[in-house]
Amino acid sequence: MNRVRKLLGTKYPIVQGGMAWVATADLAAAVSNAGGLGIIGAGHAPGDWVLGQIRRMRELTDKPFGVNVMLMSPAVQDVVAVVVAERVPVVTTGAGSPGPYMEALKSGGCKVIPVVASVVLARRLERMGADAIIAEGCEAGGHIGEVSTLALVPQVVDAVAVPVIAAGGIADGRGIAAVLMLGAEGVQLGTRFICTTECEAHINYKEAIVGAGERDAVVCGSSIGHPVRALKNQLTREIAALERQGASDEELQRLGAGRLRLAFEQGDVRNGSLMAGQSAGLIKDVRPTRDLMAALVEQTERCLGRPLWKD
Ligand code: TUI
Repeated sequence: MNRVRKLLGTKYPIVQGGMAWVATADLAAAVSNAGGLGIIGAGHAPGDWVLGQIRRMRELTDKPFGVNVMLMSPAVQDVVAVVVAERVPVVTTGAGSPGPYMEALKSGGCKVIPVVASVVLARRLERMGADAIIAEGCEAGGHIGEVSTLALVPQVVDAVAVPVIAAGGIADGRGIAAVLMLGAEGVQLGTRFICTTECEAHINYKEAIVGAGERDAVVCGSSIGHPVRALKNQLTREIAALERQGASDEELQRLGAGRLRLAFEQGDVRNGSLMAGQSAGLIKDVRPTRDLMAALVEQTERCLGRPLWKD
């Protein structure tokens, strides 16, 4: 049996990215109910917000789900305490190494699946007890590494014995089939799941993704060591100009603060941070999660020439 389906307890080896603000219980429950693994994105939110989302999740689904712990958040310790106390089945992590929290999460019974952008961190986290690894290429949206999915995934597959889930640049069944060929046993999609009816992001954010082409998801913040991919707009132009002038970390962080919320809640597509991956160019519609999952599975199976859930 496919090790990712077995580990997650899902019908399909398809995971929804735990995107800050965007991945609320409503989206995550829709994904879990459609046979994937829905993930609540904790982002910078406090522990009590995450607790509320976990409770809502349990009202909306009896299927397995996860929480993404964003390791740069000031609330990370509280969030870890909440997911352990609530015995959340799966925890993914992002934007750092979950090493310091590994023991607490494992002893709380959580399956821990870190997102990594390098082989070296994948190896280290496997030694620390990671149950699987999400290898995320730099085509992804949000905070990213430097290596592309096509190159990163097989190198991580060769380096670790635990199952690998591929992420970054995948938005349809062709992409899913392709990364399975690279040795991944599961996939994670983020940007594609923003463009669903259940996602609570502002419609302007969703429509900006639908309208985007292949060169519109650009990287800002590399000069301060925090590269973030988002759709090109007034904000990314201002950040790029400041970076060219050699602005300090504080100046750039001040400019970026609160911008994801502005995009998500107000639909401000000029001044908000429209985090999205390069797969935005592949996304042509906003549709119900159930229909999307059915189309993803159908197209993957057509590419593979076999069912995605019978192995
Ligand atoms: O975490 C992400 N994507 C994110 S987090 C995020 S929250 C945010 N909000 C506002 C501004 C900036 C960020 C938005 N998008 N993806 C998973 C991911 N993790 N990609 C790359 C990494 C990563 C990078 C370095 C993981 C580990 C790492 O390790 C460094 C180390 O300590 O070795």
